Amino acid sequence: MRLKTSLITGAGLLFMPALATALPVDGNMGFQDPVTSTMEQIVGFHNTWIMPIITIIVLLVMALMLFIMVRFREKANPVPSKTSHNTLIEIIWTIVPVLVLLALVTPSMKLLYMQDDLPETEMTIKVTGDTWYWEYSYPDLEESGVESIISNPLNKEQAIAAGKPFLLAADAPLVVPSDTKVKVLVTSRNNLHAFAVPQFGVKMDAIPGIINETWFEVFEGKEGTYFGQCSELCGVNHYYMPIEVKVVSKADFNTWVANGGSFTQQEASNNYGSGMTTAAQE
Ligand SMILES: [Cu+2]
Repeated sequence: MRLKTSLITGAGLLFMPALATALPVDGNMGFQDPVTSTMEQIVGFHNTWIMPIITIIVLLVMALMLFIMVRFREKANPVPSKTSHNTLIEIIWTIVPVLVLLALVTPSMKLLYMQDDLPETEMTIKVTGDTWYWEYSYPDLEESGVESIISNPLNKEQAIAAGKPFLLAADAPLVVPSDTKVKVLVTSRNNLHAFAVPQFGVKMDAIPGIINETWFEVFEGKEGTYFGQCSELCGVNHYYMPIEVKVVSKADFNTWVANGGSFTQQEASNNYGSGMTTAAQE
């Protein structure tokens, strides 16, 4: 049993991305660096469980096929076998896949329900998809004068000028505190969209007339800027609906709220600068 476990873990390590990066990078293998425990568990499940299992299956099936091609080739079998069935083999090829599926389904369901079962959250944000931009609002903070954020994509020139990635950067990011359980309400004003931030392990459909909910909690010390994209085909500008999330410390978030949803110019550039550095260095 111990040998088996270490074999599986060993095989899993083979598939760990060698270079974890915070910003999406062309040609990157593996997931982006997780910054929530949800995403950490998704990456762990993939790297130490799914990948080793599917690798073993692929190798086993390839070996069996090669064996059959050689062993039962025409030349070696001038008189073909007339075997039509073998009860033992049939029982094995039914039961083994069932066991493999059970081994995959159990942890997978656990993860799904962990994302679905909201813990006691500390604040709420509402994400509304529109054609073709995002609107972020803070139902808890309306009295503090925090207004909805209309988040439009930056065009190529603007993105380059701001040193941000084109098709991921927005003119106004969603601002959230780290170390805080945030409830996310997701809906749409017109057609289907999906709010997705890979490093948070968040992907939720935005459906008109329905409010979906999910949650995330970014680790303390992982303040920075994170990116996502609309992840449900929503029309001609689907490719141009980036999601930019600026995660700040609780103290900075409180300042932001006290300022009615804005950083002073000085703070804004400082925070952004350090955030990008943190993200780029990971
Ligand atoms: Cu879309």
